[in-house]
Amino acid sequence: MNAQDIVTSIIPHKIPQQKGYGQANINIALSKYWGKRDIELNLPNNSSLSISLPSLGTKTSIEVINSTEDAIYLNNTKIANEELFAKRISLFLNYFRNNNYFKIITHNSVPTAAGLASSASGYAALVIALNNCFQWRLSNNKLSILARLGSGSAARSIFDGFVIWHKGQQQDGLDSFAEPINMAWQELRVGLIKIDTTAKKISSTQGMQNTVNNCELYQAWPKKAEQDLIKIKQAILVKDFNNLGKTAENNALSMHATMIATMPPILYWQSESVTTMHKVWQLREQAINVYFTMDAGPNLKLLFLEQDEYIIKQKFKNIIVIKPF
Ligand code: 2P0
Repeated sequence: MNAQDIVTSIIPHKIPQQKGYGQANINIALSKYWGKRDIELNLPNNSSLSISLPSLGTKTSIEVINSTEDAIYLNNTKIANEELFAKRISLFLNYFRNNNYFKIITHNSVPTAAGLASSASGYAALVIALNNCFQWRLSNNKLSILARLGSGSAARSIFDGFVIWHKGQQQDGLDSFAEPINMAWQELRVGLIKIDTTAKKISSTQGMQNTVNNCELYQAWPKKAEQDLIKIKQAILVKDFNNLGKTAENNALSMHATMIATMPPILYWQSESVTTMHKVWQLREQAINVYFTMDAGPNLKLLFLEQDEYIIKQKFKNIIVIKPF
């Protein structure tokens, strides 16, 4: 089955109402997704576990227009249809249209200063807006599958809080969707540390493909990621912060190790990324419980508890602190 067949099997019809609206938050993986078993369907080689960050995300409205092409606006600016951003959205919308075109107005509340990409919240918000526009009334699991077809990590952004995206076994990917873990952790904090926000040279999509194809260490990754996910889920359920932090940090570094061991190498870090890692480790030596995670870029995301928020803000002046619950 290709992506169009999957979509056709999920959605009840292609008759849109006039308008729809959706919003979704970004998420940070504590146990990461890296590598696909199916590129078109964004089916992962391993399950992943994330935390969604409230108030940071995407709001999207969609409207059916009488035109021969889509009109896509990002943060009040019309994006040329030749640009990759617009092309990718229009290709995704092709799954859902019936000779109609759409006006998409999307706002990202992720501050540029946070150094975070937003394809996860972007495609999740778009799918929620489509569900609203077409009045499909799909379950969140089905929305998660549709969002995954836009961007893998978007499967997780359908939900708030802690979320597991099951890798699934089926070729059609209908068992590869995200689900929330019913657990709130009021004391948990996520700190965003910007190192560099310029666009990366190698996209996540390309980077993970290169790693899968050209890294001998990669074969160890899916098993390690599954084991880390179980440890992190357990740490969440018993609120064992140190086990959560150390497993998440090691998981991120292991993912980056596979990138670095790819030929040619993929190194998303900058020298300031490494300096900041050392700073985190030094703080741990001083009994401050702080850990980091990193995605396909140079920026760090710190994990710590409310009790250390004051000292962390003192040590990292430009940090943006998020309270996930
Ligand atoms: C994650 N990342 O689990 C991992 C960790 C980046 C590093 O998911 O090709 O934008 O659209 O499925 O989801 C970023 O990759 O890639 C990502 P596609 P995506 O958060």
